[in-house]
Amino acid sequence: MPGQFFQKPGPELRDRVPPGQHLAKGFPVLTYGDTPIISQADWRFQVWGLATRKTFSWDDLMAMPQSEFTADFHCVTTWSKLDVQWRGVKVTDFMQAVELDPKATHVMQHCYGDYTTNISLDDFLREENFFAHTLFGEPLPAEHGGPLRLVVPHLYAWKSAKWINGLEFLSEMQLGFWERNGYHHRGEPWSEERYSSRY
Ligand SMILES: Nc1nc2c(c(=O)[nH]1)N[C@H]1C(S)=C(S)[C@@H](COP(=O)(O)O)O[C@H]1N2
Ligand SMILES: [Mo]
Repeated sequence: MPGQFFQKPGPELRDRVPPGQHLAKGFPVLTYGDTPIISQADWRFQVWGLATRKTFSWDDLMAMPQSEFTADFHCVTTWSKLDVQWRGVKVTDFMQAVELDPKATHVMQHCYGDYTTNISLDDFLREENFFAHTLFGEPLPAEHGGPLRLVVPHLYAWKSAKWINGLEFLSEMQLGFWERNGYHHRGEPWSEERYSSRY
């Protein structure tokens, strides 16, 4: 009974909920495959490609500026969750530690568990994007991507990689897992970029 889990947004929320989306009750989990379990001690994060190769530990991440975020979350399967509260590291703060080759224009997100998703460098470097390790005041649960996930609020949530462990900087667009399987290369919810026009 979908009515138990989704509701239509009232008029006051219509400018918050993109076309074709419904409000989720609770915070659904959407994972393709198994949930990797990674301890903070074992956790490593790498950057490579058109950036100086570098590995980060959990302590390196914790030494970066920490911020609070409230963001809406839109899954392409038509549920949205408003005002999700997170804590973590802004992408722009993280990128202070990365030496980027000026030829880089695109980014592939890599994860524990082998999920990938692509994003343009412009979409990636936006001020409102962040790496999250805390959800509603608690350590980010493994099913929601803990120890660390990316959150890109202005795109559908499949662009927000859970268990993210690497960024590969590229000079051209390459497609990630869902994008190779028919999803849109960008995934902007207000223009309903759900599926690739090539399919
Ligand atoms: N590594 C990984 N990241 C992922 C996914 C996944 O299957 N694996 N699913 C994506 C999709 S389709 C959505 S809607 C969100 C769901 O996040 P949630 O499970 O925390 O709600 O994570 C995204 N990030
Ligand atoms: Mo999704």
